[in-house]
Amino acid sequence: MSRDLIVALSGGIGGAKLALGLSHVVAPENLLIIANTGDDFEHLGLSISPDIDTLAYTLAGLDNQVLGWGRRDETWSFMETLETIGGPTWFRLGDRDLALHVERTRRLKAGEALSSITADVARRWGIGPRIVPMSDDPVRTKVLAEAGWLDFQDYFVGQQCRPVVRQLAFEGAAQARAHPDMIAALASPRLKAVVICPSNPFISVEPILAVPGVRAALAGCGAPVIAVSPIIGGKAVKGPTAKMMAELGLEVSAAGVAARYGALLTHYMLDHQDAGATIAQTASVAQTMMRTLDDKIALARAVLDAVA
Ligand code: FO1
Repeated sequence: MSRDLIVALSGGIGGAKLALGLSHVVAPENLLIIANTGDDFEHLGLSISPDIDTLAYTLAGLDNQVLGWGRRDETWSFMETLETIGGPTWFRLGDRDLALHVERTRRLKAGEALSSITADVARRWGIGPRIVPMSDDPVRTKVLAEAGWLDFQDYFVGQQCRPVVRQLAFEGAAQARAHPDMIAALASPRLKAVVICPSNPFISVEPILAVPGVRAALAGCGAPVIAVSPIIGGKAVKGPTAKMMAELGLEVSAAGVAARYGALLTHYMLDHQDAGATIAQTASVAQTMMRTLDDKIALARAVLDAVA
């Protein structure tokens, strides 16, 4: 049996960029993308799954490249109208994006699993690779700040990541069942490599790792496990990764992320800027900044070459 299956663990923006690159170099049936659902929450009565949606919009070519989240060609009539009647506007739902949340909520309430809804939407949008939530059970990331525990989106969007993070927790993770397709893929003799996308380790990847059985499945998968550094030259490409690392008392560097993942990884991909970093895993170097589609494809190729 040939080893041709790639499993990618991903959060939102940075992860989706590499997932898009991988989708250009790996056949659709050989790429399984596992999405973080720790950012999911209920808002205005709707079930929102930001990382699944960022992945789906990106792979369907529908992503909003200006905002980095939400849909391309978005309009905001719903939010504008909501504001006139005093509704909450801190978390912005565009008109087109809204359709996805309304329909997902309807189907979840009717008893359908998140993974089934995600697979159906992806198929309708012509997305080749499979996007699978880490679990169909709810997991909610919580942030411990000075003022106490915050819901993730309150911290991230509501307070723009300003509070100092002391600790993170993944509510529901201990009871959540890892999606069986993820566990089956990690145990498959077809598994060629696991790619941890350049997502925030604390809020995008560790929620996936917190689901029982995932760490053990990775440790026992028998294939290379490579992470791409989300830190370049001591700075996060986007988002609060560097700020969080400093607040959690970790070294803010590509090497600091590699140390955080530790023995979970066999390989690590650094940017050219960090080529001299000392890390425990087998290191490779590439351009990890992904501005264009060509950058994303080139990084995907470099990652696969590194573990070949
Ligand atoms: N991020 C923001 O910074 N502001 C928003 O108003 C916002 C709305 C939003 C709506 C739907 C969605 O799927 C994502 C949205 N995001 C927004 C992004 C998202 O909350 C975060 O980027 C992720 O959770 C972090 O990965």
